[in-house]
Amino acid sequence: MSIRTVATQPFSDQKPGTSGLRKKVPVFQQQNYLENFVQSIFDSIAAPKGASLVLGGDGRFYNREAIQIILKMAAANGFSEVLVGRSGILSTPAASCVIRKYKTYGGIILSASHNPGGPKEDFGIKYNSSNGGPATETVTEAIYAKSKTLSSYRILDAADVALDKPGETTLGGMKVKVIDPVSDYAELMESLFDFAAIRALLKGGFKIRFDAMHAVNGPYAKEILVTRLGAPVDSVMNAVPLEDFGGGHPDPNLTYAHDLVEIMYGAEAPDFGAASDGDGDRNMILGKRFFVTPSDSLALLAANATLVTGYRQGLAGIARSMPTSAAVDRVAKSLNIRCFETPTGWKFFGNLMDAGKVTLCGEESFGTGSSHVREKDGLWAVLFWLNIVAVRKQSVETIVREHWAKFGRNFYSRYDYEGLPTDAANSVMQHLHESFAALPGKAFGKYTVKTCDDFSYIDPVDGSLSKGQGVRILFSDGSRIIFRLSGTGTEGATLRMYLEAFEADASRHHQDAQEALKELIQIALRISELQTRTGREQPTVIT
Ligand code: G16
Repeated sequence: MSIRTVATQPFSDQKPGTSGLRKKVPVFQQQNYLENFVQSIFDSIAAPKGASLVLGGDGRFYNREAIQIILKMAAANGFSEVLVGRSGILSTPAASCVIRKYKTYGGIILSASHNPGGPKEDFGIKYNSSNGGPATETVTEAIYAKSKTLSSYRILDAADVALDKPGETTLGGMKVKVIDPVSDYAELMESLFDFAAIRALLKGGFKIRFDAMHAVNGPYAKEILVTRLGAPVDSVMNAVPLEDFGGGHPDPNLTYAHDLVEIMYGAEAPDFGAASDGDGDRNMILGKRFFVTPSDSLALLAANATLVTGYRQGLAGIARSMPTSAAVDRVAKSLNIRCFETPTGWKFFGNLMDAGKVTLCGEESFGTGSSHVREKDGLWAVLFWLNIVAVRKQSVETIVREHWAKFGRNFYSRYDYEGLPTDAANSVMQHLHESFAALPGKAFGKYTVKTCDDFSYIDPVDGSLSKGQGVRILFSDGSRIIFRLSGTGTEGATLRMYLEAFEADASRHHQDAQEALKELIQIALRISELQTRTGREQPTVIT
C-alpha cells in the first residue's frame, strides 16, 4: 500500500453554504471533485499527526463511494483512527454525539440534508469540529480559500474497507473502527429523557406515528421508539433508509411529509405525529389534526423544559435564528434568561453553547436542539415532546393553546420560491436594499414600517462579524417581514419570505395562520415586487 500524491486543478465552486458543500451527484462524481474538497478540509483544520476522526452520512446515493475515498485520504493524511458508522451510516446528531463522546479531533458528515437523493439528485459534505458542531465560518472560509489554490491531494492506494459489520481493520497505518451507528446516540437519549414515563404513556394507549421518510432516522426510531419505549412496530413508517429516499423529498414539512400529514388529519388520527429529514436533524411535530410550527415548538420546549429529566436544572439561555419567530423571546423573558438572535445556520449556535450561554436552540426551518450535542436533533425533539406530554397528560393541541393563552401567539409562515433563475432572485434582493431609505415611516394598511436593514451579527464569544444575513422589514407593532436567499439549494436560487405577526388577544388565537397573515403577505409581495421580478405567482412550499 502506498501513498499517492495526485496532481489536480482547483474548482472554483467549492464555497460551503449554510451547511457544508451541497451539489448534484454528477458534480461530485467529476474527477477529483470530492478529493479536492476533502484535501482542502484536511489542509485547513491543522489536525496534529495521529488525530482521530468520525465519518458517516445519511446513506444517500454516493455515500458508500465517498466514504471509501475519504478513508483512503484520511490514511494518507496522517490520521491515526477513523470511527465509521456501520455501512457508512450516521445521522447528523449521532455523528455529533460520537465526536463528543470519543473526543475525536472532528468529523466529516456526508449529507445534503432534506434535499432529494439519487444519481441525478443532491449530495453534500461538511466538516464538524471537536465540539461536535459544524465548523465555524472562519474554518469554512479557510476551506474555500484552500480549494481555490489546491494543486494536489494525497490518497492511499488500497482496496476498499469492509464496512457492513462492526469491528476494527487497518488501512495503511490507520485504524478503521466500524461502530454501531445507533447505540451511542440511543444511550444519550436515555440519559436525557424519562423513558419510563414515556413507556407508560405509550402503554396507556397514546398512539404515535413517526415518519422516517426512508431516510437515516429509520433505524434510530425503531431502536428508540419501538425497542426501548415499546411503541407498536407500525408506529414508525418509511423506516427503511433508501439511497433515493424512495423518490421522495425527505423534508419534514406539511408539503413533503404528506403521507404523515394525511394520517394525522384523518379519521383515525394518532395522538402524536412527527417526521425527520434525510440526515435526521430536522423535525416536524403534529398533534391530532394539529400542526405545531417549529418556532412555537421551540417556545414550548423552553417553557416546559424543567418538566424534562435532562433539563430540570433550567436553561442557561436560548438562541434562535433571526427569521425564527419571537415566540421564544417572551418565554426567555419570563424565565429571566437571555435569548440570542443569530444568523441562519446551526454553526452560529456552537460558540454560544460551548461558552455555556445557551442550552436550547431552534430555527424556523424545522430545527431544534440543545447543548447535549452541537447539531439540531430530530428524534431528540420528538422525545422532548413525548416527555412533556407524559408529564402534563394533555394533548399536543391543548398544550399549545394553553401556551398561546399565556404568552400570546406569533402567527408565522414561510413562503419558499424554489429553483428561481439566480438573476431574478438577486434582483428582488437588490430592489429591497434600494427600498431601505424610503420604507421607514411608510404605512401599509394597519402596518407602519419602523425600520429595515440587512441583518448582521457579531458573535458575542469570538467577536466575528457576519454580514448580509437577510433583509428585515420591521413594523411598529412588532410584526416582521424577512427575505433571504437560501444557502442550501443546489439548483438556481431559492428565495424565502418569512412573515410574522404577534397577537396578544386570545379570542383571535384560533385563526388560521394564512388568514391572520393575509394582509402582511400582500404587503410583502408589494414591497418586494417578487411576483413581477420572478414571474412566480405562487410559492413552491408554504410552511
Ligand atoms: C441547514 C442549516 C440550518 C438552516 C437550514 C436552512 O439545515 O443547518 O441552520 O436553517 O439549513 O438554510 P437555508 O435557509 O439557507 O436553506 P439542514 O437541515 O439543511 O442541514
